[in-house]
Amino acid sequence: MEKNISIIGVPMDLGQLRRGVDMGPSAIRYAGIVERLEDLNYNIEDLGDIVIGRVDRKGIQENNSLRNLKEVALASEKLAKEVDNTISRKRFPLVFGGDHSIAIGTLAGLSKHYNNLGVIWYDAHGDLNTSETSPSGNIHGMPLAVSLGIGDSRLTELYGNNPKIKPENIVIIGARSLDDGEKKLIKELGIKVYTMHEIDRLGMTKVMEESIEYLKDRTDGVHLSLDLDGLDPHDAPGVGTPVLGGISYRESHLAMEMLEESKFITSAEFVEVNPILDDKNKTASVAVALMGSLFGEKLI
Ligand code: B3U
Ligand code: MN
Ligand code: MN
Repeated sequence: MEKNISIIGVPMDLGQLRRGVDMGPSAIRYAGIVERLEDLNYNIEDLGDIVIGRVDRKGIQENNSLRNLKEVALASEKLAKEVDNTISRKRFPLVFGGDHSIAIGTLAGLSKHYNNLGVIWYDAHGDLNTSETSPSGNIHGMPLAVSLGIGDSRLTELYGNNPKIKPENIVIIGARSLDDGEKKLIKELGIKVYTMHEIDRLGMTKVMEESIEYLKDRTDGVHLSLDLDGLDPHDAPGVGTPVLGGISYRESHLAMEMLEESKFITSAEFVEVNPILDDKNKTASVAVALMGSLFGEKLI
């Protein structure tokens, strides 16, 4: 793993309706991420937070098929630039959300540097909706589709290259809440998905072995996009759309440890931490603990 890490905070809450997820980056810092990574001998640079536009309450509540599109697109451009610069400076971008719409910007920035970027999408959801298939109009349910070039052109064409990633370079892990349009897209594009069924059936060891084997030779970098709602709500209660029956804290540590051993992760983001919905910053602490494993912390 690259020894120089740049932290980028994205206090974005406009990709969905629950307020409070904009405080995610603060909560993760408060839970001690910088000290944790410095103890592992990383050089940490905290670039602070991207400035997110504000919309008035009426704007947020408005029933819209692409809620807060303008502000989300603007923030995505800013984040893309920051991620792009970070890689150009040979540093590992570690992005803290914010809701998952921020992945649009992260992947846009990364796409300038990789021809075959692998993506591990650790999530209860597919985030493969478009304004036509979305049941909510929330852009945090759309970033994977947008990055594949599917959706509104104001999002798909942002920051150059369209598409940013290829369907065969994606692995979704932890899915258990997929909308009809998302299921259709998964089948059409042949996206590799490990739902909770496969995780239960095969065990996390096999799921990660297969995922790593699958991505290893076809990619020139691998991004981990970890939505805390991929975990079970008992372990990560501070998320906007919890779904029962998720990945355990222990399985998640194992997954992070196996990714660390694979040595192929080149960027990461941890999203959807909402301290207002949380139990004494538990979810941010879980995120920090998982980053510990991802970056090489050992028990002995
Ligand atoms: N698939 C639903 C729900 C959802 C997606 N992502 C989250 N929730 N976190 C939607 O609104 O697109
Ligand atoms: Mn998500
Ligand atoms: Mn999710």
